[in-house]
Amino acid sequence: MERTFVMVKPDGVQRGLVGEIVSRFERRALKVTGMKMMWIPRELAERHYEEHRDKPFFEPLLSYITSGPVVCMVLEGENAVSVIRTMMGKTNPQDAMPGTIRADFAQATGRNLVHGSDSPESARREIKLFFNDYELHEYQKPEEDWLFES
Ligand code: IDP
Ligand code: MG
Repeated sequence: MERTFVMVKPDGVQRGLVGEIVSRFERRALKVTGMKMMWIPRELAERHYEEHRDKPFFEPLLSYITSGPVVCMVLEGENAVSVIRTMMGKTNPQDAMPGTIRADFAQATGRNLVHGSDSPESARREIKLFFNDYELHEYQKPEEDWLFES
């Protein structure tokens, strides 16, 4: 099983889409192993997005992501990183496939509702940035026996 870091960004919270977005992951039987609301301090936002430090959109990105509370999650499932990236859709919602979160609810790259780690290495780094060990939980769900061929 793989874990990934997912965030409903401030626009998702303000637009009342937390339930809709989380529900899509739950329906897909991805397991929520951690979840919390937070208002990201600028310093943490800078570390989270450090790969984009030299991009022209870095400052607008920081002010977007710190503009209101977000909902952070750790989700677990087979190939969770790529499964969730597919469910999110392309960075620019206008290029995203219908049926993806970004295509179904967003219109602009700078207001694209969700973040999901882009590789297992990024996932490990981001989970550590946002969660303490005691905020992550291992548990069994009865439906698990029905998710995969044994
Ligand atoms: P991702 O979120 O699909 O992984 P990244 O390229 O890692 O996309 O960019 C991180 C975030 O930065 C995007 O989700 C989006 O919010 C923002 N962003 C990326 N490119 C642009 C841009 O050209 N203009 C404005 N914001 C951007
Ligand atoms: Mg990214």
